[in-house]
Amino acid sequence: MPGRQSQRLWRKYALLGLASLVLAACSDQTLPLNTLDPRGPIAERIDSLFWLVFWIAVIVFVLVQGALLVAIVIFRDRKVDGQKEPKQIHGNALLEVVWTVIPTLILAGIAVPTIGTVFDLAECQSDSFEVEIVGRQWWFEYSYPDYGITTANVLVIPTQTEVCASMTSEDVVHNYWIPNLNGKRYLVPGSDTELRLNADESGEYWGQCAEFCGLSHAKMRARVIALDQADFDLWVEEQQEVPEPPAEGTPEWEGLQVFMQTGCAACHVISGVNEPTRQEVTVVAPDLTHFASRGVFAGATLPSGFNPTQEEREIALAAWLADPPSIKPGSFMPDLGLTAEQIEVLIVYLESLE
Ligand code: HEC
Ligand SMILES: [Cu+2]
Repeated sequence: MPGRQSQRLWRKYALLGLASLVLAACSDQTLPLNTLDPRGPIAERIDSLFWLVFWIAVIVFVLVQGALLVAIVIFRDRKVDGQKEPKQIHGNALLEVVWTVIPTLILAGIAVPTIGTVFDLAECQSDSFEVEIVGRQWWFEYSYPDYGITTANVLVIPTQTEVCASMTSEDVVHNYWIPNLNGKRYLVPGSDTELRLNADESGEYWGQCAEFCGLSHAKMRARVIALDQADFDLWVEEQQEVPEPPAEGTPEWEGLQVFMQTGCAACHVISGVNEPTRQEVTVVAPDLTHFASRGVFAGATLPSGFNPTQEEREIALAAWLADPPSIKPGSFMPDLGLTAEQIEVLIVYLESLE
């Protein structure tokens, strides 16, 4: 039954076509990791190189496939009497030299802009804005050595500024990738790598750890928020503030008591509350001093979805505090057996840390 079979085939193709149409129609927001959407000068250089190579490849493809098709048509067996067999040859020195020299020239030509771009983008410029990124299973820590700020998950940078991220890892190899702003770069334990970031416009740029780094690798994401200079200066001021301790008897204060009594302070720092030394720290965990000022937590995976509401944030936070390893497999934050009341006041306290 060839009819039915070809019908089935057509249905398959129609479905495939529909799927690609849906994919193509996805807005930027539902495809936040898009390499083909450069939003700054560094990403633009990579993008132009990509399209240059792409179009050269398209021309080569069309010429080679065209020549092949022409040969197939002209020399096909016409099934007529007396058709002469085409001349049979073995080897042709001139042709072989030509089809070796032309690709060599094309590759050498492409190598010029490629090597130029790779070397231009490899190292930071001397007058760039400095941040430090440390990769940990499974979140990124950011610090600003010139401002004394340490934060996590969300890297805030000024727009139209060359940012130089000096990166390392404290456990296994990670890879920092913000497709709108630059390519990927490894974070390697015991060594420093540099990554340049530069965003034309204010906005939120999504990223992902791009090297398998253990159980929760897929849940190790990154966000870059670019702010215009004035907003960025405001952000710096806010981050440098040490939060006021909550007044005794308030729910925030009760939350702080739970924080101190249930062992949170052995891993997390809150400025003005506890500053454990390296020896006292059990596990290095995200600095919570301005926890509520970051839109996302737990490796920028929670709350999930776009534009989450405050309610969704609190639901995600409650789930996280109740049992972190059930949300991020292997998480170094253990299930601390908190009661519902403890979680409730902890959320009130943590959400007050603007
Ligand atoms: C043994 C160390 C440890 C203890 C104890 C601990 N945490 Fe954590 N916590 C972590 C680690 C590690 C992470 C990062 C996990 C990840 O994203 O993979 C984390 C993440 C968090 C986050 C998300 C922060 C962010 O910005 O991503 C919050 C909030 C948090 N912990 C609150 C608490 C509270 C409240 C307590 C006490 C009830 C606590 N933690 C106890 C290690 C710890
Ligand atoms: Cu990683």
